[in-house]
Amino acid sequence: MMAAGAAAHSEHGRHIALAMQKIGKGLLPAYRIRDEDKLYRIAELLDIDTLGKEMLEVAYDVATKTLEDYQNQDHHKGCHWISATLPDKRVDLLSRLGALPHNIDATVSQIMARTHIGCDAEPKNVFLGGIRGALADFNGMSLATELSDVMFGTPSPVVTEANIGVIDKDAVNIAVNGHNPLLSEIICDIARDMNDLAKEAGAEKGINIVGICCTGNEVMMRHGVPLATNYLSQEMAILTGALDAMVVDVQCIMPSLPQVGNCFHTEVITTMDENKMQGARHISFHEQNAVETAREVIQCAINAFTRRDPNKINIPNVKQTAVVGFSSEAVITALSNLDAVDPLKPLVDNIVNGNIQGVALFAGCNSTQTVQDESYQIIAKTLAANNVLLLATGCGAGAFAKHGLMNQQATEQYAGDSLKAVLTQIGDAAGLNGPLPLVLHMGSCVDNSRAVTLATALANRLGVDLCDLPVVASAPEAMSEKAIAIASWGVAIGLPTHLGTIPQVTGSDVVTELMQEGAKDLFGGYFIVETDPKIAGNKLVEVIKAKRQGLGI
Ligand code: CUV
Repeated sequence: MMAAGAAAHSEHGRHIALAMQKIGKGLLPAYRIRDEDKLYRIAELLDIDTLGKEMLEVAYDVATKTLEDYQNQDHHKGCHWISATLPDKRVDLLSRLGALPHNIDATVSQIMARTHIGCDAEPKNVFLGGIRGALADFNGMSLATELSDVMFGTPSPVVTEANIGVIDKDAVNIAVNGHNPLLSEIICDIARDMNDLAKEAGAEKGINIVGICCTGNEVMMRHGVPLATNYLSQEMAILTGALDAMVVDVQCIMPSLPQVGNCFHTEVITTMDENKMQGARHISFHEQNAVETAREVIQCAINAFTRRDPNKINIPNVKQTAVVGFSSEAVITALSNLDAVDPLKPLVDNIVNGNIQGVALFAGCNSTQTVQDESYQIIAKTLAANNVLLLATGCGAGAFAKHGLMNQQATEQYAGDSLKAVLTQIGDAAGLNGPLPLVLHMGSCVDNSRAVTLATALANRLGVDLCDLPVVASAPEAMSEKAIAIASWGVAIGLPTHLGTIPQVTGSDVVTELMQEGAKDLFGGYFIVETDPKIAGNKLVEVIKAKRQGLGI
């Protein structure tokens, strides 16, 4: 599962890096470099000489050096991105344990080779091999996140809405579902141009793009596109009878969608040649024909709109305001309103003085083993009441957005007094006329790396390693291989990591022990498996208290 997760995130990353390489060569007119400053920051981070180079040349070099992480054959050289983004102490530890991947593709393939029948059968060795894969996953998602920011813009706070009620009966509704922003970004651009066509077809309000899962998170935080739903209820968007097309790319897409679409007028459109579904319409997407593909998809949706059956329309009127788009840069910008010279200082001071007890990152999926979104809310409310700062990504972020925990009212209602005071101070200084939202939306699954960027900055600032910080992670509804990979690198970088679903390892006492106590000895991080969200919330509060004690704060 760790290898599959790493492969999924890293294929996504490779796709983005290859596209950026082509942009650098001027071969993709539909795309451009939207965050030049970030491009240069990354070039510096990766030790790329930019002197006297054109911006596009720098983009090419950044993409090319990034792609070395898929090609390097020297086992003694760790992947560039991991070395550039984790604290030195952590990189050294991982290197000593032999857990540092040197090449994403090789690491995935080696796991597949060593788990073949009759190979690696020593539990700790298999576990460490898996951890290497999980760290390759981290490497793949870091590069995907950072290069996406360069190409599509670094997110900053934007106000939008979430939940099924964002589907609008008076518009041509197009849901973008999956993970990779390469096509959905262009669909957002082209939809503006084609708005009048939708109106001519009878849709009073033109085109309404809505998001699902992580493609939804990507366009939500960069364009304010409302989020219809997260993983487990993706079919429900079609059941409104008012969704005209669902366009999907990769990962976490239910193969039942075309069948559900057939009960209505909804076009289910696959776009990636390696991810097709029986019964779906396939429109093959390649970056060179991005604009044509986007036009074709939107035209399909407009045509479908004219076939709607008004008797089947039933859109539940549920939606919540969500303030989203807290990239690590956006967090630093917000903090710099309090201290322009040393933006991290207000955060560090408030953690040290206990106004903020710690930080929790919610990541991961929805699972059929749980009541959708419920555990997220219960754990978050427990932590918030105990003055823990909350971050979220992926379908976890979707859960909070849909249920109204990503807005200012939620802070007023659920944050402990000292947390509320800090969030209000930062929010007011940032011109939000009130607090920051209770849960900060950091983006899609690949954007978990943003939380690590922030944690690394904190660790470096305090001169400690990540495992010393009062920082925890929680995946209350972990389901996918990617979630397993994320949780595993969470442990490997030193985070106590909660799983609310039982991983398929409990048949072995040795492995179960290894994931909890064994991992703690190796990495400082470990798995906390707890299916009861109330107990889980309290356990995480206790862990944070213990970490604070360890730091003497
Ligand atoms: Ni992007 S991996 S269900 S949260 S999208 Fe959500 Fe992930 Fe899939 Fe899991």
